[in-house]
Amino acid sequence: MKLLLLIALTAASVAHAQTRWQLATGYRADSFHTQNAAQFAADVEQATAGALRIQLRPNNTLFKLGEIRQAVQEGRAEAGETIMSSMVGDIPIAGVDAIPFVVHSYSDARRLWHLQRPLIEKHFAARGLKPLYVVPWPPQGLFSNKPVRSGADLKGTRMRTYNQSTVRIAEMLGASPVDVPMVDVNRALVDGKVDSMITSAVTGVENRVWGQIGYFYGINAWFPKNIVFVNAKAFDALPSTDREAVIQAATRAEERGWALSEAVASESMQELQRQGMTVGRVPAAFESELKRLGEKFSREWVKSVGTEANLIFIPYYLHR
Ligand code: PCA
Repeated sequence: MKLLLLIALTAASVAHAQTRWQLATGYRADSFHTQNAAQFAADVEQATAGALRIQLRPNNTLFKLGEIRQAVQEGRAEAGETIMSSMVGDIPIAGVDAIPFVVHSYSDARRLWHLQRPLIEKHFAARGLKPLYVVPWPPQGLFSNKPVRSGADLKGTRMRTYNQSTVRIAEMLGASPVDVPMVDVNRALVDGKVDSMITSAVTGVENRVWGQIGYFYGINAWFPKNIVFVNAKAFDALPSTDREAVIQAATRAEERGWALSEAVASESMQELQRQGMTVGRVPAAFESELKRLGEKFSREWVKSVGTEANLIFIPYYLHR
């Protein structure tokens, strides 16, 4: 009798076996990427009837943004989110979405992602990682605490950077790069450590930059993407129905995230304006200057990446 009871109890606990994943991100809980990830987690929990719970750890609380990929690779967190171009040092092709003036719209960004995706999957698989979904930031614009008429106006300014690409661009402009994590931008401005930066309007809104920064130029320089991924062993350990549920929720998260990004792009430009900032375009001569800088950046990038760059650029430009 006792034995039967024991068997029954064991069976019940197996039926309710629950897997928990932690998903680390360096962005705030209320940022649109994290809200999208929260919806992804809720969808997974629902589709697996609670068998897989994904707990979000936003705001660099579990690991700092720059450490997340390594931590997930080593199984110290099951899942994570990072900005793809931050991985260029290890996976050069990951930086293709941070080359200035290659992508001009969300539909270009989509096309670029379809070409980049198989390569990212291959490089992730080689590291024991599985990409789940990718969502772009709104286009990158130029913020400055004084009007900018030409590159000369940025010379000598302290320019906030968030990855190797932005550091190189600051150097090309003759500005001094200052590395500031996204969640610390407001503090850096208030402390007077930064004069200019290239990032999205929504990042400006989240950091309430209008106290210190008066100008935003919509130069649409590039559309960087965040990638959400999981440790492949953790993923493979799931029953196949749960794996399928994760993939389906990820597909929905990618679609929802792209739409959200596009909506947030225009809302945040309006918000910058409502807060009294001057929002506009740069003069045509400066635009040409920036384009040349973009071309130089592309050449350097192609040289550093080698043949893999062709797998993206040739079809990208051929089917324009
Ligand atoms: N915001 C992030 C990355 C790109 C963006 O638009 C940041 O500024 O760090």
